[in-house]
Amino acid sequence: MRIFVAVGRLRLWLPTAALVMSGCGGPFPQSTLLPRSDFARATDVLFTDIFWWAAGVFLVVETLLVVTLIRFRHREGRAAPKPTHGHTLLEIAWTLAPAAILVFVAVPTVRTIFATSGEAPADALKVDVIGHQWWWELRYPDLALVTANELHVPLGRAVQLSITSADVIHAFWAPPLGGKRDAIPGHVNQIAFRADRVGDYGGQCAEFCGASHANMRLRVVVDSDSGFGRWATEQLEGPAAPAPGTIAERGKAVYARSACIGCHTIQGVSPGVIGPNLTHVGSRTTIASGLFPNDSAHLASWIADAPALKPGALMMRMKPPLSDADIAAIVAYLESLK
Ligand code: HEC
Ligand SMILES: [Cu+2]
Repeated sequence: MRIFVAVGRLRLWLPTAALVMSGCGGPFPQSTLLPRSDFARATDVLFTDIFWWAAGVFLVVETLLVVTLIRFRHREGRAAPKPTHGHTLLEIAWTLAPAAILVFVAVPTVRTIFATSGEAPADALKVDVIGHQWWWELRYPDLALVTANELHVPLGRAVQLSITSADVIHAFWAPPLGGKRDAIPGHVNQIAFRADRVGDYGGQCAEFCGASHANMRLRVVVDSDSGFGRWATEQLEGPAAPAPGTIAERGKAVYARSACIGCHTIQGVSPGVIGPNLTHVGSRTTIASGLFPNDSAHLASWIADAPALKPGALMMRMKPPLSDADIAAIVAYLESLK
């Protein structure tokens, strides 16, 4: 009878276990366990350290528990075991041992807190990160460069992020590069890190901020030193002027007479500051804070009806709606803005 119950339970547990384990398959675009900067490595080392202390404590406690359960279990006709009271040596030992373990946990923890407090050397690359519902404005004050949603940083150089918000509280979190920091209106929090591997990393707003909080992603691109220089130089150039007679040129004209100009900056074309700077939007790989690939199809549906793609998006549907031909022209124009 028992064996049937056991088999019945297994039938339930096996698929559950399989489902849970499928989470271990990767890839892990936002894992804190794949550190790619000094900051992330420091917290990873601390985590591993504390994990092994905890594992040791677990092993000792569980072993004692299981041994006790077996040795002193009730048996017919056997007297109850004799309890121990006032064993000075035992009591000193089980007070000192945990205290010592806590010291071994506390000292590296405090050291890591200070090491990751956000202080960067004076020559660090400074970036102001400003959270908006539901996208990230990125300003490089020393380069006079403004972009959005895709943070480019050079490999191996100290980077100082100064994080704040234009509306509600958000939190900047790019797990492979370092810890979370709240983005609070009227207050600046800092993160400093030095990326140690070229790559393209995911991030996410980590503080509930409204309808599209879950869609408020970001990307961090760690470039080689020369790659970063090239990127910055291109970003600092004025927007590409579409060739006469092209559809992109018509798109520029449609853009310039649409509501877009009230919300978006394109250097020399429009001064809006509600939405992301579009001067080099064509050079980004994603749109809408890392949510969609930056391709013609997504750009077109975004311009036609942004809130349909991203609930609550503060870029409302255009009224009156733009014709398909006008949208296609704007898309061609935006794509030319490399
Ligand atoms: C009311 C202000 C407003 C108007 C008008 C507006 N936008 Fe936007 N736009 C935004 C906001 C806000 C975002 C960011 C939305 C988000 O990601 O949550 C945005 C995002 C975008 C993006 C994605 C940029 C990126 O880097 O992710 C593009 C492209 C864009 N708008 C193009 C346009 C075009 C073209 C028009 C005119 C047809 C237009 N917008 C009109 C506010 C506006
Ligand atoms: Cu959020």
